[in-house]
Amino acid sequence: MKRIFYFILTTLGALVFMYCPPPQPPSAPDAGLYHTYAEINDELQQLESTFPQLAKVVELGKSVENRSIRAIKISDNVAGNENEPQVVFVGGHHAREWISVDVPFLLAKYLLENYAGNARIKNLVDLGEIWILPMLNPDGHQYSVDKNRLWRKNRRNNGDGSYGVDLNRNYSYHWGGPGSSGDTFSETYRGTQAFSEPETQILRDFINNRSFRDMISFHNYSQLVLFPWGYTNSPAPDAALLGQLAGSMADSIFSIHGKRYTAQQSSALYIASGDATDWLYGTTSVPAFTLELRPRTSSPGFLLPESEIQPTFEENLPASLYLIEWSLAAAPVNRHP
Ligand code: 0X9
Ligand code: CA
Ligand code: ZN
Repeated sequence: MKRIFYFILTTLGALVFMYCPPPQPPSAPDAGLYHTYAEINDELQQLESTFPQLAKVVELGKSVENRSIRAIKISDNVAGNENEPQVVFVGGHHAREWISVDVPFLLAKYLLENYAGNARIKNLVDLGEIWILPMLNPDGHQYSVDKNRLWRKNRRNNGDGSYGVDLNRNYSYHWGGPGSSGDTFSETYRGTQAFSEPETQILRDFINNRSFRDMISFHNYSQLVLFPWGYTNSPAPDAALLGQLAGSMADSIFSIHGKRYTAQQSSALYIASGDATDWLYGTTSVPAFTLELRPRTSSPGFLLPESEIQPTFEENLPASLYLIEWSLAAAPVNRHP
């Protein structure tokens, strides 16, 4: 009797010991359900291994602090160059705008996971080449995770005690104009010259080496679909087309969860010079949009709750598909880079 009792006791003890988790080191700061730089890299890699015919991760270059900036190409026969219409979605220009990274990442995942079962997705992946670059500013993003949640710029050491260039003021088209700052400490510091930063050089070279038919550059917040120009209130030569595309995207966003995004010229938000979309449109006439995601107002502002990641993705999915399908049908613009 006694022996059985001891047997039960020691077995129980062993079980309790086995199920006691080993002590964990204090966990590194992370971004909760938002993706960090390391998590985005892992997930892109996983998508490539799960869908080797459809997805290819390409390393485009290194940030100021030597992090890799990567894009994922999504197409049938992804290894080859099929000379199909190309579209690009860019996220993470601004460090604190975490949702601007997760939305294009979730778009990549959705396209790959739904290719086999959804004829509409299969069609646009078959006929086009979709490029997604979810995190252009990995140094800033990591700094926002580790040190200062509201960091905006990259992590350039300006040499005077200040850090960071506003990547969305560093492009060459009307670089240095109104709505950008020459003060190194400013949140909108434009850099020492156009394309002074490796991150903007990487996007420039990536785009100039291909032939994109349109681009969405994701940001937040304000719920806006912005089209060039941003450096002036004058209308762009293609204002009618740009306004129509932006309006259709805003309508399809509204149709999903009833969130109103306003389609307008960028300058109506405020004039700012040297942004990515003015550069692409201004140098090539390729339609380019700044999509300011949720929320609408400064509360919660950049601190969009993680419960809104999925619905923000869901409402931007049809807008993104709409623009991809437009580019498949549209004649390529006569590029003059
Ligand atoms: O200021 C920016 O770069 C963008 N807004 S954000 O709050 N995400 O920083 C807006 C860029 C739109 N372009 C212009 N107004 N020129
Ligand atoms: Ca293809
Ligand atoms: Zn932004």
